[in-house]
Amino acid sequence: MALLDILTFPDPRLRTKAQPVTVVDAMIRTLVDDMLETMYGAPGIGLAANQVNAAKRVIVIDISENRNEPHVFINPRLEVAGGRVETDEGCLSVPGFYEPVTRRERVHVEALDQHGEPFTLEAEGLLSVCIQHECDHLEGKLFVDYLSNLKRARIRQKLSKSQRARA
Ligand code: QAP
Ligand code: CO
Repeated sequence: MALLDILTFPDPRLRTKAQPVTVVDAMIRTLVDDMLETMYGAPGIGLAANQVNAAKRVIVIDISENRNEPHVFINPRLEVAGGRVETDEGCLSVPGFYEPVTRRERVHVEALDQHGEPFTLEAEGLLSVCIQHECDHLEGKLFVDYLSNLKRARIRQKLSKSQRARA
C-alpha cells in the first residue's frame, strides 16, 4: 500500500474527465487500496481517482464513525432523486475551505466493486451527498464550481499562494 499525493485546486489535472475501467485487474485493486489508505490518512470521507492524478472512474468513500465501512465504486452510474438538501462541503483538493452546496436528497448508484462484481446502492443523507460530490470529480467538476465566481476566485487565490509558498 502507498500514500498518494493529492492534487490541489486549481491544478488543471483536476479538470480531466476520468475514463471507464475496462478490466478490474490487480492494477485497479492496487489503486483502490492506495486510494483508501490515502483517504484514511488525510483524513477524508471520500476520494476520486482524478484527485490522485489517475483519470480512471474509481471512487472510495467511508463516512462511518469508526472508519471501517469502505465503499468502492468503479464505473459508477448515478441517478438522483428527491428534493434538495444543503450541506457544508469540503474537499481534500480544496484544503481548509467548507462552503454550503445544494444537491439532491437521494441517489441510486450502479457500479462495480473492487472484485469487478456489479452492485446497486440506494443512499440518502451524507452518503448521498458524498457520492454526488465524488461523481462530479470523475467529470472534472469541483464543489467550488457551485459557489459564486467571487468566492471561487478568493479560494483559488489563497490556495495558489500557499502552493507557491510550499514550492
Ligand atoms: C467530500 O471531502 C465531502 O478542507 C469529501 O483541510 C465533504 O473528505 C462531501 C478534508 C463534505 C460532503 C461533505 C477537507 C480534510 C476532507 C479539508 C473530504 C481539510 C482536510 C474532505
Ligand atoms: Co472532493
